[in-house]
Amino acid sequence: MAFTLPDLPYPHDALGAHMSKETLEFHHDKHHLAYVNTGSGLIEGTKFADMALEDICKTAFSEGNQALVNQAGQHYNHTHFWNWMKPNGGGTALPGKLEGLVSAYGGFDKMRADFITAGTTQFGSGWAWLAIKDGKLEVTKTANGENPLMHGSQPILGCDVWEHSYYIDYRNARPKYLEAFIDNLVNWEYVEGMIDKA
Ligand code: MN3
Repeated sequence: MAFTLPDLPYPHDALGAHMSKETLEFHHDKHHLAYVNTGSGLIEGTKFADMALEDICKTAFSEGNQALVNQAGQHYNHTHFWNWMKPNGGGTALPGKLEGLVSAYGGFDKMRADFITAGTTQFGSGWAWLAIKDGKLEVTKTANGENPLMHGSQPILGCDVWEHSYYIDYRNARPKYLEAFIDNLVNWEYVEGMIDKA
């Protein structure tokens, strides 16, 4: 089954100044589409064609199939990334299960600071993550198209720190972008919904 580009769950201009229409037009309509098209070409006629996207990510990584790690990883990451944001998102009020995990981790402020540090210190392109491992929240980062599925944990929130995600709106200020993501964009209900996959 070929990859397909999901529609954005909101209009391109819905995230306002925090993530502009121009950024979403390039990032969703062009960058994500390229991962979909290239990834579909890689899996066509192979054992991966009928696999769930999560399994493609894990298997490609364990087999050292770097080309497919890049494309399938980025398709998975971006498909969720659009849903990890919403208009008027962010804030410190968390749904119940997430609130419990964050509390056990050390509280919201620690989680926020560690997430921003993870994204800021990812040298070059990659992602900052909240993930679940052995029932506990962890803050991690990965390079390029990798994600926590490939490293044995369940992603529940990811922020794209490739320059294409923030350079139009924030130029080189990656920390400001990460702050705006947590404070003004995150869809915590969608994050809560991914906890059950762990
Ligand atoms: Mn991206």
